[in-house]
Formats: sequence, structure tokens, C-alpha cells
Amino acid sequence: MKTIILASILAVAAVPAFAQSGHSMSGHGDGHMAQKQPAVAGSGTVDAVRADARQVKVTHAPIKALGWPAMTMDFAVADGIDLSRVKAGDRIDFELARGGDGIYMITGLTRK
Ligand SMILES: [Cu+2]
Repeated sequence: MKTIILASILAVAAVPAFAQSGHSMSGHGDGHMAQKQPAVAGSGTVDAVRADARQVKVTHAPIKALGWPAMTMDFAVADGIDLSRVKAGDRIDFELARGGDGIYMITGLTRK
């Protein structure tokens, strides 16, 4: 009995690991991978900048491409975007793309 229980635990543990390695390869076509979507444009006003956390809080206009209404939310910001040049109150245009975790992050940012 002990052997069977151990074997089933190993099987459960092995499945996510296998799925992870599959996800690092492109083109497996199971439909939920969205990294290849084009970037989505948005605009809004910066409410807060947390450069150390690579995050900005933005009140953005509706983003029709995503079906998002206007709202205030936190975004992660891609490496390479200089947050020292962005401050609360700035009006910005930005681009969003999904990160590896599937969550939209800011991959392009320009002040108006
Ligand atoms: Cu939003």
C-alpha cells in the first residue's frame, strides 16, 4: 500500500514539471499561449511610480482591444523602460504585452 501511495505522489509531482518544460517551447499550439499577440496600445495618467518594484499605477482610458473599461490599476513595467523619467501626474501613451506569467505589462511608454 505504501508503495502505491508514493508512486501516485510522484506522478502528481511530475505532471506540472513536464507541463512547464513544454511551455518553454514555442509552437505547441494548445491555444492558451498569448505571447505572440501584438502589443496593445493604451493611454492614461500616472498615479504613482514605484521604480524599485518596476511598477506604475495608472488610470487608463478604456482599452477596447482587451475589452477593458477605464480604471486605475498597477502594471509591471518591462526592463529597459526608464522609470526615473516618469512621475505621478504624467499623461502617457503605453503599450501592453503579456509577460511570461500571462499578465499584461507595460512594454512601451511615452510621456505626452
Ligand atoms: Cu485596467
